[in-house]
Amino acid sequence: MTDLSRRKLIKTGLAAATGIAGLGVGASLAKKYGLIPPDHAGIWGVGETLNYASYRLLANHSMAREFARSEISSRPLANEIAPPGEAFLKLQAGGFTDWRLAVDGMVDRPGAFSLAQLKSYPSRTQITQLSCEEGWSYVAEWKGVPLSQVLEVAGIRPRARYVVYFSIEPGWWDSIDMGDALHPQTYLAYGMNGGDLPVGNGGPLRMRVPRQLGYKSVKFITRLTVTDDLKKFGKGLGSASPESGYAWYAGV
Ligand SMILES: Nc1nc2c(c(=O)[nH]1)N[C@H]1C(S)=C(S)[C@@H](COP(=O)(O)O)O[C@H]1N2
Ligand SMILES: [Mo]
Repeated sequence: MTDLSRRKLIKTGLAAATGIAGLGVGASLAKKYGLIPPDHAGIWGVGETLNYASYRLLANHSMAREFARSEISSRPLANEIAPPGEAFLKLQAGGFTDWRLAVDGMVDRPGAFSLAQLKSYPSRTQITQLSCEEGWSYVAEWKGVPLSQVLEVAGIRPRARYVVYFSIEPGWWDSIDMGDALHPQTYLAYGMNGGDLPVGNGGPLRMRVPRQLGYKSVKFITRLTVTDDLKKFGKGLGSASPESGYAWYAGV
């Protein structure tokens, strides 16, 4: 099934599920269930809101497609990155032993995790596709710790709704809702195709969100914060992406 027909089906499915043809009721359902994306400025009924809400209502527990080992791309594309800054180069020179993932916000036990600590939790692997909004993609085997594991260790508070994550690379930060944060395929990834995660692909640590476009998989993660309110971050749109015209919710 093509992407387009799948999207159509999901939208039709939402309309059918709500028993109406108009978009207005879908939008009010979205409002009722807290499914208005943060980059939507309160205008409901079309576009992003319906897309986000319909995915969340109908596909909340779906899994990103997993591939066979034979389908791993022979040359995983490393998207162009800005030259690493001084802070990164210093950490790299030390073999990333001083790399830390700070975890704070609405958690009972804020703290900072070293890579060794992250690797001490049971690791998982997935062979999934990373799709860039520009049209290219690759399949790789990702290794890491499910984000849910780290959130469990930190103890998320009941009212938490989003996880915001920050790169050491200036300007790169994003967020996901708890549905994606606790999803079994959402990883803090430190390995790729059997080795360490290459710096070009976001090593030593990146977010991996296979159910959304590549830009949600932010590289060089050094901090995550749990929150109930995305308005406090940046321009209040949930991530840096909508500030330059890309949707906060980027389901694939
Ligand atoms: N810190 C940081 N994270 C980033 C980017 C970036 O430039 N810097 N590019 C994003 C985009 S647009 C894509 S498509 C993917 C590319 O991942 P890849 O380099 O493994 O191909 O990383 C995402 N994460
Ligand atoms: Mo991208």
